[in-house]
Amino acid sequence: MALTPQRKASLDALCTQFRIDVLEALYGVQSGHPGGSLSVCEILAALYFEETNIDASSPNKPDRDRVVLCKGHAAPMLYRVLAEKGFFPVSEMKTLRRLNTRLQGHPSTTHTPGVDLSTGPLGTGLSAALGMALGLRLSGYNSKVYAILGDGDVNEGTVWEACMSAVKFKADNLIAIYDWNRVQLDGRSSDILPQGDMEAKFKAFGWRTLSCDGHDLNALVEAIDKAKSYPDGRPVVILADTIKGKGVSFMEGQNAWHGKAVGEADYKKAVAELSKAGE
Ligand SMILES: Cc1ncc(C[n+]2csc(CCOP(=O)(O)OP(=O)(O)O)c2C)c(N)n1
Ligand SMILES: [Mg+2]
Repeated sequence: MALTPQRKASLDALCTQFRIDVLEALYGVQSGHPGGSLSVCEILAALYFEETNIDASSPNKPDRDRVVLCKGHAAPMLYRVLAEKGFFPVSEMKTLRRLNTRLQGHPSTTHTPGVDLSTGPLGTGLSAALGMALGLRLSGYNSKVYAILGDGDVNEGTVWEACMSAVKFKADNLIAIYDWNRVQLDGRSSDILPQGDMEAKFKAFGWRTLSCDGHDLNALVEAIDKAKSYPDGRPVVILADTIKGKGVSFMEGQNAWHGKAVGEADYKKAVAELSKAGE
């Protein structure tokens, strides 16, 4: 269902705050991944605040939905969202990537409350998400499993093996969301491994496809609602059009900001920009 204007405004404001807080944590530790974290912000917000039944007070509820951040390097944004959900205090963000922290550089189920799958090696998340989806169905639950893919992830052959298997096993409780910013670690996807017509490729593998603006919460919610409503035994992928580094002008579309430490001047400039845009 479309968000009310008030709800949309409050989630947009939350996303601006998330971006600022993630940059603060990355600046503090002088490492980590700004570009991909800023890119996935609204996708995570739509899932955790609108579309899933994930609740920090009952994390072990067996029939709850699951979220797999296949592009695990965007962990800082996942952590900030999980903190907002109440899995741990927001103040813990300042321990990001520090020695003995619960907030490791990549998501870890054994370290961090709320993380549904340890990820980092690209190409592994979708297969595991499929296994989770099949297991949940076998247990008789109506839960959905959401897998958030990135360009580098989709480069991996294992993703396409999972795509074929998901169709074979009629995994209509598996919903992939492709954070399609078309930029990877050291360049544009069109230079690294040209992707061609991704929608046609997923379709050819037997998936249903939807497309939306991956920074528009209304568009995301509408697409995810639709993906959930399909009853016909096919997995769904939402091709979410995103911008790597979204929200910070000098980071947008720049692979240089994939994993670069945020210096003081850039940090201040970024926060000023985000604060102004959020006014
Ligand atoms: C198997 C594997 N190869 C290489 C890497 C190193 N690596 C980390 S992130 C990344 C690029 C990711 O690009 P993308 O998936 O497009 O992420 P986003 O643009 O959303 O940040 C690479 C190559 C990795 N984590 N795993
Ligand atoms: Mg990318």
